[in-house]
Amino acid sequence: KNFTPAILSTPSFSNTGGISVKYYSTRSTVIQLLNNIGSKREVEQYLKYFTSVSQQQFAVIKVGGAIITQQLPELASCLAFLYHVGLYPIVLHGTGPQINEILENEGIEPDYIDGIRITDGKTMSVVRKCFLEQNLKLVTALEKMGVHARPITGGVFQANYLDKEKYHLVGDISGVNKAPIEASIQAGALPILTSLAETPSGQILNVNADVAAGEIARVFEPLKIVYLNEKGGIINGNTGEKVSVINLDEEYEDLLKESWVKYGTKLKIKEIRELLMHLPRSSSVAIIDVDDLQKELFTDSGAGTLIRR
Ligand code: X2W
Repeated sequence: KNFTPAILSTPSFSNTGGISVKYYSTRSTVIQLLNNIGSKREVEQYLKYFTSVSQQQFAVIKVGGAIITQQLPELASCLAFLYHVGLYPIVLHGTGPQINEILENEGIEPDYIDGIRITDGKTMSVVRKCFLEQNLKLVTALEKMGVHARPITGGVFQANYLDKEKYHLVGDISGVNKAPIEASIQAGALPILTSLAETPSGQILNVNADVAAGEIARVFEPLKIVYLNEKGGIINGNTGEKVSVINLDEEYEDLLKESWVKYGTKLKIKEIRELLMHLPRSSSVAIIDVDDLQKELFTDSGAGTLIRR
């Protein structure tokens, strides 16, 4: 499939009169992008680079559940921009905060071991409901911006029980079925994934969304791997400051000894390390805020936390 990014074929961004809402939103996001991050030439260079590979290899974007609640319009407009210029990221989202809110309203204390939710039968029904609801919310917001988005809420991750005694209905991913994702991109639709998995006998299991996004990145080997979180990176819990770079080869062992590296943060760093060990040395993972997504993708200057080997 040949892609002609709209930005390359659009001679002028100033005349927005008389064009459809879809194109208006494209043009306005292009203008916004150029205002935000600099020169058209820089953006064009990155667009050429991103369109030089098959679109399933452009990017994997993990969206933390909190972003769907707090920054849905910003997220949808960033993804709409990518779509309208002909780029098809694979999007995988979580739903951690929404699950916790429902559990807490029902008087159930959310329970984790090392950042992984202990998921009994009752919790699992909340997990499934939240994943479906948040997936629909994201897909609907995208459709409103003229984006063809495809909900993929199952059929991708095969898993076995991680540790049935300890975590109950939690999966350890054993395989990734690329077909639904490839078919979506082939059909010109952004694939929007949850991290729900299935055992060979059909039991649905809960999987941490950071972990599942890592598995997607491992099998697709994209040019860009981006984790969006509401904190805009990894925060050093002792100083309250954002960590700008983690060089795993030098820092990993010491980092794990830090008292603030625990729970979900520890799991995230471990998982990203595991992923980068399996990818070419030049690969890296950026953990950023939604507002920095375009800057991260289209300029040399990074934002948030960069993790590399
Ligand atoms: C996660 C899945 C959702 C998730 C959970 O139940 O919270 C496990 O921990 P965020 O918003 O990306 O944190 N599953 C097994 O990871 O969502």
